[in-house]
Amino acid sequence: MYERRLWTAEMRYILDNKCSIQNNDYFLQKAKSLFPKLQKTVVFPQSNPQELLKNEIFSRTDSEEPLGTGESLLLDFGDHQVGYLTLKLGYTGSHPDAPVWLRVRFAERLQELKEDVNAYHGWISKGWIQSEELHIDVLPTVLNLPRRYAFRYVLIEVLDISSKFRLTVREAFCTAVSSAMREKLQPYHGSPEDEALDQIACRTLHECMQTVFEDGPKRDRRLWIGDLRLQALVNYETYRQNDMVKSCLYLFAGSTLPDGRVSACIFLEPEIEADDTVMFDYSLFFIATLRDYYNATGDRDTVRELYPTALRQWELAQQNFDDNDVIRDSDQLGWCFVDWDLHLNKQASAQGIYLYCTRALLDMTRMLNLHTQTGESPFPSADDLEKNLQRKTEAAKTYFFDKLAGVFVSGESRQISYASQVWMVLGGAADGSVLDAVERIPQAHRMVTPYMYHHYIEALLQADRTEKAFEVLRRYWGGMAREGADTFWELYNPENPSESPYGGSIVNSYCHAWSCGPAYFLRKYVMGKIA
Ligand code: RAM
Repeated sequence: MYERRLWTAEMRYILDNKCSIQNNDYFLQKAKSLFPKLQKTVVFPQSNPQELLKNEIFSRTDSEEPLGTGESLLLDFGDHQVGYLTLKLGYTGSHPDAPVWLRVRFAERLQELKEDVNAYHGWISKGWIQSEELHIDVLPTVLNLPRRYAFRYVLIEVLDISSKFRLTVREAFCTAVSSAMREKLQPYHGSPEDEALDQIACRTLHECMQTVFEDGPKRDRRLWIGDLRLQALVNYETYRQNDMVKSCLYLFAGSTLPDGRVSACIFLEPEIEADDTVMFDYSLFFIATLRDYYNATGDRDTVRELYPTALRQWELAQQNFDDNDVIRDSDQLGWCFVDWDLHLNKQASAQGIYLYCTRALLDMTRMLNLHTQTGESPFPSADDLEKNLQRKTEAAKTYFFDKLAGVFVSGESRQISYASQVWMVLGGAADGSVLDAVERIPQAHRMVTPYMYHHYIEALLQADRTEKAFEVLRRYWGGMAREGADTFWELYNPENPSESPYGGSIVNSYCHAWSCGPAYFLRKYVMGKIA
């Protein structure tokens, strides 16, 4: 397992060891002016969570019963919530003569509460684990926990209390927050199974829609571009809060690395600032996200303003190619993301992603027609882009395609993976035959995240394998639904339920934006059609 030190050091893009982030105030002001208003809803726990009573490890689910040392109360809020917890606490017995020592744990899935927090020694911070210890000096009291949490379940454990009194939880509620407006959600009709998948997907997106499109409200609680691209696609079919996408695009353009490179993610607090983490594919996805935004809204002015940022990502990507138009491989962890799999070779996928994003740039270049309008333009013409695309497509076929195996291979070890085939199809360098061929290769590297599965479904659809696409979608996302998911997860490997790239599943996120794809695919390709 890779250490934290290694991963972060290698993911960083540091110029001269000091990385000064470049801000464009005009873009940032524009982004802020489009920030959505958070909607607040008060949610109470279920009064009689019968199912939970079967979990004998939790001693109480009925808040009427007073708690002594070593006893705990489990609250079930009925669905995934993002928000703030309030507890109204009281006591029975003598006047409290010592502080109550409490632990409050929050969980998106019940299973998280069965995990031993102290057993986690993974490489991302333990700080993400949603667990607080506190001392209550005065009772009765109203306790407002200051952090925002992502959860369905709350476990209140009494670590110690004086023998002269017992703790009562008189009331508990969550002030849930989201910027998604329920009344805007477009209706969906399908089979009961598809409706269930759509509903879970919409709930996932709903929970991740805060001031920006967050990746996951438990972790990392910020704007990542790979996640944004997929969330935006789902948003166009569901909530249609398109100004939020616009705001996020301006955030990425408004805070970049010194050379104009779009960062992989943005922090909002205490001030807006790009992270110094960059990844080849994530920077390029700025282009595709902008093109998709245009397709959904027809907002030409925004594309005009942000086109130079998009073009810059494409220009910077040229540095990664060798003289034969082949993307250079790298052994730096995280140079290109593709999937949360540290053993996946990313070279072929990166070439495919480049082709995919070049096509998106070409679409916008043609639409804006900047070159011919101004005569002498600093921008490459559509013809220049076409030629570049052709050369790099040819290189993809020449250097990565293994004729004998009938699939694309990646890296020096000629690794065969689903990811490489998917991205070559999406990049236009291959037809669907590689998707069929890879299935017949048992050692082919498989996919671990709904993020990568999303692209697989997209590739199957593009290659006219519609039936297969929806069979995979229903099996994969249906697998999470059958496991009782209220929202879709960051990682799901049916062959390894405890899969985690972080060294422990306690820090996995179980409401993760990049997994909300079913609402996009089912609404766009199935609703009202035969599939
Ligand atoms: C994870 C984040 C996010 C993803 C990045 C690359 O840690 O949660 O979803 O985009 O990695």
